[in-house]
Amino acid sequence: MTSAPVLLGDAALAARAAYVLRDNDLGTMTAAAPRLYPHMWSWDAAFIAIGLARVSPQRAITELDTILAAQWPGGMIPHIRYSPDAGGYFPDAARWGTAGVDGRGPGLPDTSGICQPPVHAIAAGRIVDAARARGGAERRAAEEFLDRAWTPLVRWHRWLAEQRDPDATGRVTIHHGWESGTDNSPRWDGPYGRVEVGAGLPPYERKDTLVADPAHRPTDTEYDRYLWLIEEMRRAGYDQARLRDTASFAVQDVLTSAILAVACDVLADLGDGDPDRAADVAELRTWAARFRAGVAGSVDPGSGLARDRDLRTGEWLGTETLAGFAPLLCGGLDPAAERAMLELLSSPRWCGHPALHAPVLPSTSPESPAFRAQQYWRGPQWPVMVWMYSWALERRGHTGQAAALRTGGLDLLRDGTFAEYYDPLTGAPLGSLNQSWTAAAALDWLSI
Ligand code: 2M8
Repeated sequence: MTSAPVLLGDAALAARAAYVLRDNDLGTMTAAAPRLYPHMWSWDAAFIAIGLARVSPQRAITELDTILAAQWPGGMIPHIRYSPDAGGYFPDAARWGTAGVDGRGPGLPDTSGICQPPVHAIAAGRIVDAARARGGAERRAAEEFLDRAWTPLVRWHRWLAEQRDPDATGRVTIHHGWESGTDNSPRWDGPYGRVEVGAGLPPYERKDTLVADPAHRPTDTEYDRYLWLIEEMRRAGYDQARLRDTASFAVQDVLTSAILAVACDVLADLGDGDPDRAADVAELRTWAARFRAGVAGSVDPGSGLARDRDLRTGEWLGTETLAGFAPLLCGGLDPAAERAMLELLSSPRWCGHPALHAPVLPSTSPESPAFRAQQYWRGPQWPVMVWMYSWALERRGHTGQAAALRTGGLDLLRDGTFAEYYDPLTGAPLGSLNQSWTAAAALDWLSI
């Protein structure tokens, strides 16, 4: 018989979260997780910095400096910055073949060739806020950081706006499910189903299934497609214009678009009042408005949820996943529509589902035929995603709903495992334990 876990109170939980981040600290970067993800992931780094800002703004700054230093000359922030000291993850740097592409000269860090959602400016804002509240040397360090991070962050947002939305639709196109961060969410089942693995896919051996339960991870068929998409991009030299025409996977991602909109808002707010930044601020406000409108314009009046769009077929993708609530991150709905979306969020289809262990957003609605309680991005609850929605709701004045997500999210974490994701029906920890961004979410929640 297994005994029930001891549930931690706030102080013990915060202390343990800080230990997790310290244990995963590789010096100037934090491994996303100790075994499964031994390198730096782009949006993980931003969430980790948000947690670190609560214990050490200086260390949080270092985290963002490290990921920004991996920025490509064209402006993209790659989704993985490889640690030279860690192995054990596939695909490794060599598989991407990114040396020399996009004008990357010698001496640059090893990276992947795709991107992830742009949470970085949000992290910069949290660091500056935390450091200003502390004052003194920390405040000065944060202001200096903002000075040096300003242009890289604006260039990153510009790259997304220009390279991934050249027709100004207000929605960012992605060329790999990994770019969404919600890797094998059922959002992508249609587009992935149309990806045909072509000739000459170099052989490979998965490593993720050696350290995580293979039954929960993506299938081999899914992995073949992931690797084929990398191969396509590598053969195209990561030329964005070519990918727009030829990539097998080209989907407008509503969640990434919403994150970009709110990240532009945050960055513009940080730059406001500085005459040297006025032109950038104006551009950021334009992008924020454009992506906000694109996200709001994707809402399906039937389901009440925002949708992705497959550019290869023109089809809207309406699977009920957490991405459907993207307008709550960035705004853009009229007040009645926003109220309706908030009601849907707490309804029995979502957070109010009677079978949920903790009343927080699952990655897929338990009412959806696509729901799988334990499978990667197909049903489990991701505390870091719950954090993102709670942060955005608080920021946008929906304090009651934000507090409910925070309380429910913390309840999920009180077993102290800091799992990557949780079974929404039982609360069982799944995937990697001691996942950095889970610990970071706890630290931020507990520092209120
Ligand atoms: C997961 O993604 C990686 C590929 O990038 C993987 O499955 O190997 C996703 O959850 C992603 O959002 C996350 O950034 C990464 C590291 O935590 O793991």
